[in-house]
Amino acid sequence: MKKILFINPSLRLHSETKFLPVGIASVMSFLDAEGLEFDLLDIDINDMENNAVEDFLENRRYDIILSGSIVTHYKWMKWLTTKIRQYNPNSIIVIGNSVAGSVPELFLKNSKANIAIIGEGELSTAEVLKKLVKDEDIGSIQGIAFKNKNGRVIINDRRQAIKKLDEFPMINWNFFETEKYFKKSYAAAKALKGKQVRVMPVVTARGCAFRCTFCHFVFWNDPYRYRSPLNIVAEIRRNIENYGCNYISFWDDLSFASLPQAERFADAIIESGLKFFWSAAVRVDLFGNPKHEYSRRLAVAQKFKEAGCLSLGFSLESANKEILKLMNKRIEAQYFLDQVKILDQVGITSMISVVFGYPIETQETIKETFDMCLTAGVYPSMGYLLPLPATGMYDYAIKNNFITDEDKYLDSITERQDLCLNMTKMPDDKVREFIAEGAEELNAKLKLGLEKNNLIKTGGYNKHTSKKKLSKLKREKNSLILNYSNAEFEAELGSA
Ligand code: B12
Ligand code: SF4
Repeated sequence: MKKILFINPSLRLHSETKFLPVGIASVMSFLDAEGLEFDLLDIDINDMENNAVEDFLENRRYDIILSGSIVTHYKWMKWLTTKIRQYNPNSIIVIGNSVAGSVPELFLKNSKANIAIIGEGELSTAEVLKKLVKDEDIGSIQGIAFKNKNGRVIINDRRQAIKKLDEFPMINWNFFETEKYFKKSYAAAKALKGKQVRVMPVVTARGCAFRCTFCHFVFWNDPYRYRSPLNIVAEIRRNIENYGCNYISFWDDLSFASLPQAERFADAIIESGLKFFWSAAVRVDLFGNPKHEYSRRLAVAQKFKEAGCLSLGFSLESANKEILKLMNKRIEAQYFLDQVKILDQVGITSMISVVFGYPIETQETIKETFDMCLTAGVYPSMGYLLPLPATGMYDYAIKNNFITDEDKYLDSITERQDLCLNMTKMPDDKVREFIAEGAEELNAKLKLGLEKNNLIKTGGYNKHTSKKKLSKLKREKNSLILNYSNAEFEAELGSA
């Protein structure tokens, strides 16, 4: 029998917080339901350093090894495949998620992986494994790329995404050490009145109905799909009953695309009688778009609160109209102000994010964005534009020679809290300076008391703000955003 291993990589967050990983867990649950057996090496929850991973690989033998991560972990994933190949020379290496799927040819050429899973992972991975365990040819499987015997990369046709998400099996978290994850669950402690926070992620939707030019996710080529409220409620009930979960992070790109969808969801939770807190990802047009009467939007927001919603994450991105147009964001800045107002009225925290660094960004446009945050009374999570493969801005960066060597560029990127590539007309130090000035002013005017050198590391305030000042922070209560800015991506690369 072939031995199969899944590797859950570390997110390498600066913060101590850990998140149960939905993507890999969803694939594993699907394979389990299909009768396949496998082991799991969970690097993340066990805080394994690279040498511990190497020790593990040196001392075990597997025929098929699978892993996956987002594309910002490109360099580390290349390291992993090199080490797997070194210690398990005959194993077949299968890599999923955007690190492989958004750059299949580049990744397969520059790593030791054999197969890349492109897009939605469950069905393609199951088909691949069913063939591999019988030593059969994988050549005709949709949704994958692979190196053939001559080392040439073959990219197969895309696979149509599953139409009804309700048809996927419920995620089986028993493969993971959930108690260890709960011990490192984050934030919202006050809101939970001193009880241990036991956070679990639930996916309600896949993809997004929009196409912003800085964004890419694995469901990019698939339609926006969402689960039925009853199907979601059943998973939450199971999480509460089996795992004592009391907080749900709805880990979606876009949890609700319309007010009626959002209302049906809140109604279902209220009717279920389940008691838990939650947060989700929305756009500013959910409660901010005047196509529905203000009173109706407020009423749905009230239902959210009643259903346990503590915070909603959404983006202003920029207050500048021209930049919003370049982003293809399709929002009005006024929507943002209205949404924050409505959420404030019902007592839901607005978790805002902005992105600086579009090519036409200037000192004035940076100020415009900070001014709007001040008008709304929010302190945002700030990030720099980080062009990622398969986005409009990545194409722009290539066309304009900001990226000349994709492999080298992807090795160098970290996260959007670091200025990895400056495409504005301002020098790097000026971009940083103008943002720092804006952040400092906002901090002072909102009387947040954030320490000067931590202004851009939003959220996780308790991580980088002295205890004394913590009590003064406006958003500390429900703050769920992390400090990722110091994530490390050091990896020794073998020859690829
Ligand atoms: C939850 C989340 C986080 C959590 C991570 C929690 C966790 N344990 O994974 C936190 C808050 C830490 C986070 C941080 C960041 N995130 Co994030 N995050 C998400 C979010 C909202 C949900 C991820 C998820 O669970 N999706 C649901 C599952 C079902 O989808 P999936 O993970 O893609 O998995 C499918 C396939 O990829 C594949 N697959 C996945 N894993 C595997 C493994 C194997 C072996 C196989 C075969 C297949 C496979 O099959 C799965 C099922 O179909 C996504 C948006 C989204 N909807 O994906 C953004 C997203 C993944 N994040 C993104 C980014 C950019 C970041 C940051 C870099 C932001 C920053 N600060 O700069 C950081 C990186 C942090 C780090 N060091 O890794 C981008 C990635 C862009 C890209 N092109 O890769 C996304 C897509 C958001 C976006 N639209 O821009 N994130
Ligand atoms: S940034 Fe948000 S709204 Fe835009 S495409 Fe990505 S998920 Fe959708």
